[in-house]
Amino acid sequence: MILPSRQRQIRNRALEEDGAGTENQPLTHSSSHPMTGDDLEDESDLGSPVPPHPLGIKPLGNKYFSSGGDARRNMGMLQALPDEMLMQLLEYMDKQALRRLGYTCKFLFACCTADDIWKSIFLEITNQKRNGVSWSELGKESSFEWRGSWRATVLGLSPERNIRIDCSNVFSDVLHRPFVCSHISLGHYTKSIPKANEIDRFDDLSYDEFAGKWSKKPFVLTKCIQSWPVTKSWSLESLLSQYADVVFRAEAVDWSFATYCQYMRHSRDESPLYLFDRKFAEKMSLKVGKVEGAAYWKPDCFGPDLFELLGAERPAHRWLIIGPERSGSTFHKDPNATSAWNAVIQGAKYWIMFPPSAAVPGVFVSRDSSEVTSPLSIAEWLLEFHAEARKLPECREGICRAGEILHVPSGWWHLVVNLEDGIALTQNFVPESHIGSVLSFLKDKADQVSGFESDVSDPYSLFVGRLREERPELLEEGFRQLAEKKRRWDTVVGDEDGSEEHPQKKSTGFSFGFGFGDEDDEEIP
Ligand SMILES: O=C(O)CCC(=O)C(=O)O
Ligand SMILES: [Fe+2]
Repeated sequence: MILPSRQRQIRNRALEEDGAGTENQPLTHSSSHPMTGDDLEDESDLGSPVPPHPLGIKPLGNKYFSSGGDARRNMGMLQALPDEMLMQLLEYMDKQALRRLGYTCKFLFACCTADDIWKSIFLEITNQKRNGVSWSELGKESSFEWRGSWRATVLGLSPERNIRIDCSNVFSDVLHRPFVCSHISLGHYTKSIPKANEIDRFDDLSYDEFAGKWSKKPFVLTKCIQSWPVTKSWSLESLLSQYADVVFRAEAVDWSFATYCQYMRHSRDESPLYLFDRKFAEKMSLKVGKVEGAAYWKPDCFGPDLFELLGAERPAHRWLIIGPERSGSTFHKDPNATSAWNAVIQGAKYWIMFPPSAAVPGVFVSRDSSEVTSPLSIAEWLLEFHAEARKLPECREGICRAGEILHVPSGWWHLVVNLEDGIALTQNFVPESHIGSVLSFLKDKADQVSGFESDVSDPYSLFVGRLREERPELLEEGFRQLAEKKRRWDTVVGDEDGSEEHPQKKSTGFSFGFGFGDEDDEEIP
């Protein structure tokens, strides 16, 4: 964690203090920035040096060692606002106001060019278009030109018009922190995994092995997806040559693959937009499953997928995932108590996982677990909580590389980060051994059920009905598990005073469970 008090003074000698300019006259380019390797911060927690900020912005702590000026003093009455508040205020401004305000002084230039604000403006414009407001500023939403930053893209600036004013007398953690986060060395967190934490790795498993021993534990299979055609034929280049014009969903935007590739290669967002598309098979005309000409199929070892009984009514369950290094998924559990597999086609992913009832450092869950608050970006979580999390006995970590597939058991917490630009395929499923958890989720957490079309009003009854028709013996087993869970719950509540009922109640690594061992802990119904 970087605290201002721990910052080493950046020995910055008078940069162009009077710099001011227009977008046609770049003043200070990063290439001419006078900082040297000696100017780097104390990076003991980061693993490798973070380069100087391209505008020369420094962490707040450096102000107290600086003999030069303090740009904040030239902000007039706005000085009264703390940086956090100032940045919030700027979020209410439109692009013209933001641009003009940025030219009034260096501190405001640094604030008004912060790319996160411009990302919000971009998304707002995109939304207006979606909502039917005529929008001609960026051209066709899906195939505009990415110009290296959100600000340059919104303003349509070519690289030479993308001004850089020297802001070396701007001291602000709020402005500097995102830059640090987008430059942390991932290797520092993902290497040297303690032996006890390592996720198990096998060549392959049979269904009997999976069902008998592994359906509630994470693992990586290294020789399971080699026969998939996509394992050999897909790379970012090959996809770009074949699907450049196909529009994919990346979080809040729908972009052509060509545009997404430009973004992926030329951006340094702290949390890069992640391509996560559930209609990819239709969009790319792929066949999935063991049929002639299929691109890939589900591995045999996971056995029957009970959500297949839902047919056309099953919720979204497979995704193509593409993202640059540093992109990934913050801590979450997969929807509807489903399990998942995640196959890496190109790149490598670092996984850190915890069993269902673990208290994960830095992740806050509401009492009914309907809301997960993990307000931190992946980088911030790594900086602030990784060391603490790694020490917990329930922590599991591993790297899944190209050609490998990882199993995420139902209910397990996971954070995933791409160590390289990459492609993955993922699918959620319901193995027989998790029938009780899934029935319990659909019944007792109906408000948290997701992914079903709106015309499916009662997913629990739908699933029970299909099981009754096709797998009555399994439905009986599911009901038996539900009854058992309720009995254990009643016993525990009877013994407790009510204040200790939440699985996240303690942050010391204690896990609330029913005494059947960590791996079998289930969420409270
Ligand atoms: O590849 C990733 O980022 C992880 C995806 C994931 O967690 C999921 O599909 O549920
Ligand atoms: Fe997930």
